[in-house]
Amino acid sequence: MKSNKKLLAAAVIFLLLITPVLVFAGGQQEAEPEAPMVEKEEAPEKKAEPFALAVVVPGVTAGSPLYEQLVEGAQQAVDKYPNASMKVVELGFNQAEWAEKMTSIVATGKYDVVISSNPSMPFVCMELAGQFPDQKFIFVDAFIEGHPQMASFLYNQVEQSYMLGYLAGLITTSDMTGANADLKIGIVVAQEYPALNKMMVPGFLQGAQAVNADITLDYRVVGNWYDANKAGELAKSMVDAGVDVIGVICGGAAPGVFEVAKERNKYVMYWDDNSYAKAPGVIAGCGALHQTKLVSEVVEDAINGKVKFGTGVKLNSRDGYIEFIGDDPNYLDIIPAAMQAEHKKVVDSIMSGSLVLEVPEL
Ligand code: RBF
Repeated sequence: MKSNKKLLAAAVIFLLLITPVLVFAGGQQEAEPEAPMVEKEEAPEKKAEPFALAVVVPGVTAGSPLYEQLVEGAQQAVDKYPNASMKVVELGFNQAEWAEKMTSIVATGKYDVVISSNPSMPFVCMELAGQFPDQKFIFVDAFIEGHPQMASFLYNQVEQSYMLGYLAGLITTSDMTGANADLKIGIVVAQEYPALNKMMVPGFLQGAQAVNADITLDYRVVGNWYDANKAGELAKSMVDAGVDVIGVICGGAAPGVFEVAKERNKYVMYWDDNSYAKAPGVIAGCGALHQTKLVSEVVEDAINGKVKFGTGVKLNSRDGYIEFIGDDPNYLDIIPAAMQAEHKKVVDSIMSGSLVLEVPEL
């Protein structure tokens, strides 16, 4: 009997010890069939509230890389969400009408978020934001901080411009076809604004002067973002004055500069995207801002209610939104290999953060 009792006690202890193991193992086995439950829990996301986005292009989309990317990036995000929709509105080239046109878009009350791109847009929208306190705005290629209805993202344009300026400096001091003995580079801009005057023009010149401190910059203003004839006239007079490399920040007016550079065997530096194919043999350097990626990410965040309004974010090349396009066949064709290597060293030093180029106060 005694030994039977002992046996029973041992069996009970054994069972007590093993029970949690069995329960745990059983629980694990049951985990699989539970999986569909998890999917059901996620279902409300599919029945989410409708989200309407206004994509406002301050100008005309075609011919302006950052505007093309704005529309493309927004479309990419909206396509992922059945509850999201977007409408693209172009404000045209008459800037005096922008605030009024923007007001009529917002006044419809149809849009959860308005997204737009260029450094002037937060200020164009400032007054109407006060009139429509529920309207949210996202601005890319712009900076505003501390406004509860606005979120913004600014690129470090000093970096992009320095990379292009350094290449312009290498070309103007070289014996490449069309490069002369004058230490003169040029830039054709559409209009003046703080981001241009404080980041792009100084960054371009600083990059060139890192090659040779005696390089000077011939600076010309078209007066609008579309007049290719005027841009061409300016380019001619620059070439006559000894300029052999011309930077272009003039949107739809840039082809006027391409024409002249082609006729006169000169070179063009291009901001914002890979545009070598727009003038092969003439566009010798392209910077790129990855605005499609930025817009697609931030619109997705907006759809999911994750945008932090009130913030202004500064993006640099380490964040993955700015680069120099050094692997395009057109670039590899025009620029001699030794020059490519020299340029790459500087680009790499910016990309790695060993050469720090700060964004100034705008
Ligand atoms: N860039 C363009 O490519 N096309 C434009 O029509 C255009 N319009 C602009 C209007 C204003 C008022 C400002 C401040 C900038 C504009 N930009 C335009 C320039 C753009 O924001 C950016 O600075 C340059 O493309 C260089 O990255």
